[in-house]
Amino acid sequence: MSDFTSLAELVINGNYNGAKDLTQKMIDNGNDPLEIINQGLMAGMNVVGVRFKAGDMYVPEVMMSAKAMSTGIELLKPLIADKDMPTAGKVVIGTVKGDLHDIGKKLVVMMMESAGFEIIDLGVDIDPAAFVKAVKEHSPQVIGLSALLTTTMLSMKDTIEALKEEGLRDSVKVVIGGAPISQSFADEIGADGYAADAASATELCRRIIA
Ligand code: B1M
Repeated sequence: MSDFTSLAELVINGNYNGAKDLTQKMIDNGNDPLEIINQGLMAGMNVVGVRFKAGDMYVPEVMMSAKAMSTGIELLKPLIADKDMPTAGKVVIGTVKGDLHDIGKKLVVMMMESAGFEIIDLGVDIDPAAFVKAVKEHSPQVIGLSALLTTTMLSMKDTIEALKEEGLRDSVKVVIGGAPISQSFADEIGADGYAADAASATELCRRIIA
C-alpha cells in the first residue's frame, strides 16, 4: 500500500496520531505537500463524506476523521504558500438569529474545510444584518444558514430579504440546512439550495461554485 493510500486510510479511521506521524514522515521523505493533501488527506475525507451520507459512519467518527485531517493540514500549512493552498471556494456560515444550536453546523464546517473550502464561521444567533455585513466584508460565493428550531427557521427568509434589500442577492448563493428544514421550505423562501447533512452540504456547494 502506498503512503498516500495509508494516509487516506488513517483519516477514514480517525487515527489522528497515525495521520500526524505519517504526514510528517511523508514531508521528511520529500513528498509534495499538495500531493499529500490531495491524494492522502482529502482522498480519505472524500470517502468519509460518502460513507457518512450513506449512513455507514456516524457523527463521532466523522469528527475523529476531521481531526485526523486537520492534524495533517497543520503540519503542511507552513510549507504551502497561501496562494497555492487548494481552495474549493469561500463560504460564510452561521446559525440564524435566536438559535443556539451549533453541533450540526460545526460538522458542516469541519467537512467543508476538509474538502478544501475556506469557511468563515460567524457562530450562533446571527441576525440578518450580521450576515449582510459578512457578505460585504468577505465576498463569499455561498452563504450557509443553519437552523434547528421551527421558530428560528423563519429568520432564514429574513436573511434572504436583507440580502435583497442591500442589492447583494445576485452576488451570493444561499444554502440552508438543519433538522426542520426541507427542500420545499428552501423553494418557498427563495434559497438556492437545501442540504440534509454535512456531506450533502459539501457536495451542493461544490456543484454551486463549479
Ligand atoms: Co435543542 N432542540 N433546544 N438544544 N436540541 C432540539 C432541536 C429539539 C428538536 C429537541 C426536541 O424537542 N425534541 C427542539 C426543537 C423543536 C422544534 O423547534 N421543533 C429543541 C428545543 C425546543 C430547544 C430549546 C427551546 C429547549 C428549551 O430551552 N426549552 C432550546 C433553544 C435554545 C436556542 O437555540 N435558543 C434548546 C437548547 C439546546 C441545547 C443548548 C441544550 C443543545 C444545543 C447545544 C449546541 O448545539 N451547542 C440542544 C440540543 C443538543 C438539541 C438536540 C438534542 C440535538 C441537536 C443536535 O446537535 N443534533 C435536538 C434534538 C434532536 O435533534 N434529536 C434539539 C446532532 C446534529 C449533528 O444534527 O443539528 O440536525 P443537526 O445537523 C445535521 C443536519 O441537520 C445538517 O447537517 C448536520 C450534520 O449532518 N445541517 C445542515 C445542520 N445545519 C446545516 C446547514 C447546512 C446544511 C446542512 O447548510 C448551511
